[in-house]
Amino acid sequence: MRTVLTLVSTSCLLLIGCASDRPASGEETTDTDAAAPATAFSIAEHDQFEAPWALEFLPGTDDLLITQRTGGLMLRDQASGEVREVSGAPNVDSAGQGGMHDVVASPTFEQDQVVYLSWVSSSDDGAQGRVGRAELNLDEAELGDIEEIWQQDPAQSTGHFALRMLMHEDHLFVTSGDRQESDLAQDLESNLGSIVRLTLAGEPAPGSPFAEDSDAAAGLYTIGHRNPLGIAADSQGNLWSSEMGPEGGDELNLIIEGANYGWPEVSMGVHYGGGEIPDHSDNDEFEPPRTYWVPAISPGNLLIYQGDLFTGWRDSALLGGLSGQNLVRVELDGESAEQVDEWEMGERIRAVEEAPDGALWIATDAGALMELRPPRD
Ligand SMILES: [Ca+2]
Repeated sequence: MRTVLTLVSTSCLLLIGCASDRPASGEETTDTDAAAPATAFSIAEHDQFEAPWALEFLPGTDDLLITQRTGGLMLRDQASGEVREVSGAPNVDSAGQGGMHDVVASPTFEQDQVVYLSWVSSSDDGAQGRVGRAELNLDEAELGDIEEIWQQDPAQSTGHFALRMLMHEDHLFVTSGDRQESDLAQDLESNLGSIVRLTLAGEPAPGSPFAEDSDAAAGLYTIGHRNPLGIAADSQGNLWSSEMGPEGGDELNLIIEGANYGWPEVSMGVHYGGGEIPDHSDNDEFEPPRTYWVPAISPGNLLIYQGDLFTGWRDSALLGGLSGQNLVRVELDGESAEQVDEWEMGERIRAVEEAPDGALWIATDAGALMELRPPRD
């Protein structure tokens, strides 16, 4: 793969092609390979945050919300660049993989300023992922009283929370990791290792496909997930979720109501430290991934692009890799998925979000907030 990375200025503007070696800050390279720029970005680095985890552009405003895993909820005025910390955010336990996780705006945000947050807090029983809703006062950068509406159950140690959220068809979908207790992903009495569907008021949505089992956890929509750190919908209304597999076997799944995605019975990966797992196959009852990654890229987030700024990308899935330190583009065609692009970014990519103007905004584990645009936009 060609290495093309030109640092235009030492302050912030980068051009990245299919880069595999990022020069040290200030180092300039020149490369005239004519093939590379077609897939390049121009990148503006805006601010540094502490352990940024999720990005949400607030509808009808100039504001971007940023969660910090270590606990802060930050509000960035995209017009002025001013960053304020939002007061009233819940206290979190950020041990292990815990902390403040996702934030999404209500579909009625422009009328009621309601946002939904996910976070981790602990008791003597262990750590639990939680979801709550609250009104956000933008003028004061202040959250009103948080109504907690959902919890992972049972409490566990501090890994595999997932806790990504999506507003879709007037419901709130929440991904729930297996909390490193993989057998619970197949246990209907637990909501771990699942995707749940809630009403906007925070009740389990009526009509769970698992409700005929009277012991089933409330709101279950799909089961058999490991650590699903991304969820998004395409323009046809299909739901997709990215999932970190074991060693190898990261998945992009088409989410079908009532389906079982197989963890830990089947996977395209193997257990860390050794131990085979049967592959997904046509001969089992589990829903196979539409595409998967061996070796792993560790997708930390999933965006399905709907803009026009990047021509031809509408309904492409964009996933940021943590261990992969990359950004990949997957074309979705109804019910199939195929990776078509990969850019090495030289950073662990935690969050990928689409701005109202179609630019891509990403946050890295090192704390950078970056804006990606077409190279000559
Ligand atoms: Ca699976």
